[in-house]
This record gives sequence, structure tokens and C-alpha cells, in this order.
Amino acid sequence: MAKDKEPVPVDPEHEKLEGKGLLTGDLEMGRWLFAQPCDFLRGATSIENLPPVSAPEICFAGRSNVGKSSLVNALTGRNTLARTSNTPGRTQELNFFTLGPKGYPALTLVDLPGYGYARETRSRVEQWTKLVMAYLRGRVALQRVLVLIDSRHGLKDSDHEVMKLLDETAVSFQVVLTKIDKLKASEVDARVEDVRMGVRRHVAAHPTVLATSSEKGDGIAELRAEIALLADREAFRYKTQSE
Ligand SMILES: Nc1nc2c(ncn2[C@@H]2O[C@H](COP(=O)(O)OP(=O)(O)OP(=O)(O)O)[C@@H](O)[C@H]2O)c(=O)[nH]1
Ligand SMILES: [Mg+2]
Repeated sequence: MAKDKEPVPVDPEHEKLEGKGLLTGDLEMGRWLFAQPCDFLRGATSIENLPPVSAPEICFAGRSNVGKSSLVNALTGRNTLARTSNTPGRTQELNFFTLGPKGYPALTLVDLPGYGYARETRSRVEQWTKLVMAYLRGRVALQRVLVLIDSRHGLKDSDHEVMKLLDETAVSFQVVLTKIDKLKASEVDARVEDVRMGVRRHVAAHPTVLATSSEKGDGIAELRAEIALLADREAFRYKTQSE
């Protein structure tokens, strides 16, 4: 569909997209994909009970309480799909969701337990960390890890540790800032730049850092578009058929 690849016309949206390499058609694909059915597939507590691969996978990683589950909900427009909480350590399983037209999964979204949370017992933290690391290291279907960073706090040692593991295992990742509604608008660009510079030395890092707010919706359309670029293109045949 050549029409989908036309450059973004000059309008307020253009400025937001500039430098992100996204086109209006990408935004439309993202919008369409995330309006498709999204179903909970499985919660896995061990590497042995991961579901079989049914589509390319994208996972949401990050420190506890950074907003992983909230972002899954914001992207899919469903408030209660992934369970969120004020209490860090809410997500304790690898939660798999399939996304795509009925019967044609285009993508699997994986909401991971958080890392770097100290209040749980040491053995539980170690258990989750081991599970998350094993998943990140060994899942062949994993197309990209979204590493979420709280925009108020920036990069922490535990983030660098995970990014190092992703470098070593050659799993590409992209940093997504969360909760930008908590910053003044004037502070957001500086924080994006900070973090962009901070992840530059990681060879597996995607060069673009996205800034989002699950609460207010900022950056959600752009993130949908980025993710849709990684989905199984076959599923998009159903888009053209349904138009
Ligand atoms: N202001 C604001 N709060 C947010 C945003 N995203 C998430 N939160 C809040 O942050 C808290 C943690 O959100 P979760 O989505 O449960 O975080 P998580 O990363 O899944 O946490 P764990 O599963 O414990 O690792 C909740 O109280 C959310 O309401 C956001 O964009 N803006
Ligand atoms: Mg969670």
C-alpha cells in the first residue's frame, strides 16, 4: 500500500514524529493493530511453563513499579487487562497476551515482573530475576525488549545490568520513558536526551528513546506504531480485507 508510506504532512503531529522515523501509515498500522482483540494467554512462573511461540514477541521490562502493566493497558486501551498496583512487585509472573485479528495472532505482548525491588524476600527477588533473565536470554521469538525507565528517576544500575545482558545475548531493546505527566513539559526533552546518551554505549540499544504517559496518553500512538513494525505482517492482510 504505497499510500501508507507517504511522508507525514506538516502539522503539529509532524514535529513529534520527526527523528523517530515513523510515518503516518505506521501510526495507522499501530492504531489498527492495537484495536484488535487482545487476550490473556498464560501467566508463567517458570521457564518450563512458557507458552509455545505463536507470534513475534515484545516484552515490557523494567524496575518494579515503573509502569509496565499500565503501559500494556494503555497500548491496548483496556484498563484491566494487566493488573497494576501502587505496591511494587504486583506482577509476579510472565504474563503473555496475544494481539491480532481473531485466529491470526500478529504479536505476543509479555508483561514481566519488575526487577530491583528490595522489599520482597531475597529469595523471591532472586527467583523472579532468574526467571526474567532466563526468558530474556533464551526466547527466540523475542523481537524487542522495551526497557521502561521512570522519567523522574532516569537510569539506575539495575537497568544497566539488564541492558548489558541484552547486549551480550544480542537481543535488541528500546528504552521507553514512563510517567512523563509527572515532569514539567520543559523537562521531558532534557530527560529523553540524558537517557539517550546513557544508553548509547549499549550495542543492542535502539537509538530512539520514546517518552510516554499511560495516564495521559502521551507517546502511546508512537509506541503502538514502533511495535506494529515488528508484528507478523501476514496479520495485516486482514486490515486491507476489512477496509
Ligand atoms: N502518573 C502516572 N502514574 C503511572 C503511570 N503509569 C503507571 N503509573 C502508576 O505507577 C504504579 C505502578 O504501575 P504498574 O503498571 O503496576 O507498574 P509495574 O511496572 O507493572 O509494576 P510491577 O508489576 O510491580 O513490577 C501504579 O500506581 C500506576 O497507576 C503514568 O503514566 N503516570
Ligand atoms: Mg506489573
